[in-house]
Amino acid sequence: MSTPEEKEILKLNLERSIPLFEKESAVVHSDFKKTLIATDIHGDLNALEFILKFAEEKEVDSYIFLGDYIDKGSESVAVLNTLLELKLKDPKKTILLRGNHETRGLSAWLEFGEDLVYHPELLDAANEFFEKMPIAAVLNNQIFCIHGCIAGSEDETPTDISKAEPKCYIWNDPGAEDGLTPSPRGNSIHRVGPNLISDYLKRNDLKLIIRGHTSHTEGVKYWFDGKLVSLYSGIHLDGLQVKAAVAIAKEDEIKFHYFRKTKNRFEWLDESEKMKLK
Ligand SMILES: [Mn+2]
Repeated sequence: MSTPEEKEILKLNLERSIPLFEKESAVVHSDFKKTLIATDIHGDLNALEFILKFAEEKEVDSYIFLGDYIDKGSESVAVLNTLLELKLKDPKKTILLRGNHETRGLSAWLEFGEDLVYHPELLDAANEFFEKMPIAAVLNNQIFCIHGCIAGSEDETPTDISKAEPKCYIWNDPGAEDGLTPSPRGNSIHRVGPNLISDYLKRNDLKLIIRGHTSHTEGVKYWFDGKLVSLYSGIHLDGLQVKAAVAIAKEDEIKFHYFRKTKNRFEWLDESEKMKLK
């Protein structure tokens, strides 16, 4: 649960940052030299601080977060404050994409909504902010970053994405079968198959899709011969052996770094993996 001070700070941070997000388009195109990519922090301030310290040590010049900042953990307000302050410090260097938890539907009745139950005006300001957030980012003309997945529609391009209708992009998942298959997550949500991912990348001259959204215990899951990566940086699944991961993208290469939490202490694992963009 957040303190009264944290809530007050969130109010000010939202007031200051909403105009910045209003100016950003639904798909942000950026060229960076060394970018940290992380996702699904879900109210875990300690995890976020652990990741940001690592990013600083690695001297990244930019950050892309793939959404789902709130709920599950108890410190959603503090997580939003930390990320908004990072954004306000240098707006061009920090991209905060929208996740499916950053929606009126979910934010009202999970942990974040519960925390703000006696502060409806602050919850409303947060929801106004969520609606201004960008949905996707194209990094160095090669890597397509999104919370859920592409829509999987015919002749789809990144310019089809609008802030007004984000549902499929923040909810979809990849799926093993070609074409679109129904998702247990709900109506008008789909699993997007390998043929659609492959066509989308080719049509739009992109090399990789990196997305979050699906919790799993490996940190990184490779799909479709490395055309799509499902990243998970949340460590709230508990259990000693649960691994989470972040990515550092640098020119034609992405390096995945793994960490875990043991007895409330975070630690980086020795293992890391490099992936060359083809
Ligand atoms: Mn999600």
